[in-house]
Amino acid sequence: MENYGRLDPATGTSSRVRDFLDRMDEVIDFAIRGEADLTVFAGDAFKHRDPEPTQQREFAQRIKRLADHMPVLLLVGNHDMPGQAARASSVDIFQALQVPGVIVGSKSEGRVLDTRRGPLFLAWLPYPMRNRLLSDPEHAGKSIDELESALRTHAVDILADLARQAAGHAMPRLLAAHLSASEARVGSERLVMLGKDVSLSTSALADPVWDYVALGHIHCHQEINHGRPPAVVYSGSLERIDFGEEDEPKGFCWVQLARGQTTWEFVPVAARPFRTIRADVRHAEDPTHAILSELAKVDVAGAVVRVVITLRADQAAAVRDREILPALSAAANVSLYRQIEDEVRTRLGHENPESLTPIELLEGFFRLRGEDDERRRALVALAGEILAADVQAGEAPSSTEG
Ligand SMILES: [Mn+2]
Repeated sequence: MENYGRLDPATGTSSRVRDFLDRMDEVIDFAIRGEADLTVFAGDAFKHRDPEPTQQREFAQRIKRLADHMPVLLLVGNHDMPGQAARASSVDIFQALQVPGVIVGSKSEGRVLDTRRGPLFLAWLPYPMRNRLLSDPEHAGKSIDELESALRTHAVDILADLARQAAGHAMPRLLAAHLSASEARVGSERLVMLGKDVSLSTSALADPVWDYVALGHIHCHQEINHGRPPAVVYSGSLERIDFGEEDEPKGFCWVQLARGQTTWEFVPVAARPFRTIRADVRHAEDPTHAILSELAKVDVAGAVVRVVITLRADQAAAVRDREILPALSAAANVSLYRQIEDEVRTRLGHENPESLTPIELLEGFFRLRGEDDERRRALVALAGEILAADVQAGEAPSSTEG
C-alpha cells in the first residue's frame, strides 16, 4: 500500500512500502530472537497480484531470512490471487524454487509438520474465490447469491474435512485461513476489496479440534471467539492503510501452541501513526492563528497527518498555508482539507440537498471527489449493501449473519 507515501530515491521504493518492510523486520527479529518454531503469514503479501520486482525482492529477502530459522507458511490471500486458477499467485515463486522451509498455501491442505520443539498438525484454507467456482460446469448459470451460497458451503466442507484430519493427530493443531468471518468488525478493507466477499460464521472456524485459528484478510486485530478455546484471531495488518485505522493498534500474535492449553498475546509494532486534526475556525478572528493553536496540541512527529479546516467562504484568504505547513514539518505526510460553509450546498449541484436520499448524497460526494464511473458505481452499490444490512440488523437483532 503506497498511499500517503513518497518515492525514496535511495531505495527506489515508496516510503510507505518501507514502513511495511520495517514492520516485517520487527516481526522477523522478534521471531528469531524468541526462537519461534513456525511463522504463519495469513495472506495478502502485496496489494496486487503483479507486484513490482523491487517489492518482490524485498519481501523475498525477508521470507528467506525467516525460513533459514524456522518453517514459514505463506497463505495465499485474495490480493495475491490471480483471477484464473491456471495463473500464478504472487507467492508461487517460493514453491517453484522450492525454497527450503517455505510452504505456499495456494490450495487447502493439512499436514504434520516437524518443528524443533516437536510436531504439530498444520492446516490452511486460502481465500475462497468465487471465480474458481465459475470454472466448474456444475455452477454454470447460477446467480451471484447462489454462487455465494455454494462457495460458503464449499469452504465449510473443506474446514470440516480439515478438522476431521486434525482429530486423528494427538498433537497441537493450528488452522490458518484467509477470509471474512461474519462476526468480525471490518474497516477500510471493505472498500479496498470493492466486491462481495463470502463470509463464514465463526462457528465454522472455531472447532474445538483446533488449538489456535490464525486468520488473515481483515486489517483490524481482533479475537472473535469471545475468549473461548480455540482462540480465533485476526492478527491484523502491520501498518495502517488509511485514516479509518487511525485508532487501531497494529502488531502480530505470539502464540504458545499446546494441545488444549494454548496461550497467545498481541505484540504491538511501531506502526506509523495517523493523526486527524480538526479546526473549526468559523468564529475565529484570525483563522490561521486558530489553526496553529490546534496543531500545537498534537504530536505530529513522523505521523501521516490530515488537517480538516472548517471555515466561512469569506475567510479563505485568511487561511495561510505558508504559515500552517511549517508547523507540520515534523510530519511524514500532510494533507489539508478545507470545508467551506455554504459552499457544500452549491457543490452538491442541488438547491435543496436536504431532499436528497443518503445514496444520492453519497453519489454526489464521490462525484465531487473525482471517482470514475466504474468505481463510483461500485462504491454506491457497497454503500447500498451496508445501509440495507443496517436495516436488517435492526429488524432481526438476534441474527449474526450480516
Ligand atoms: Mn484479503
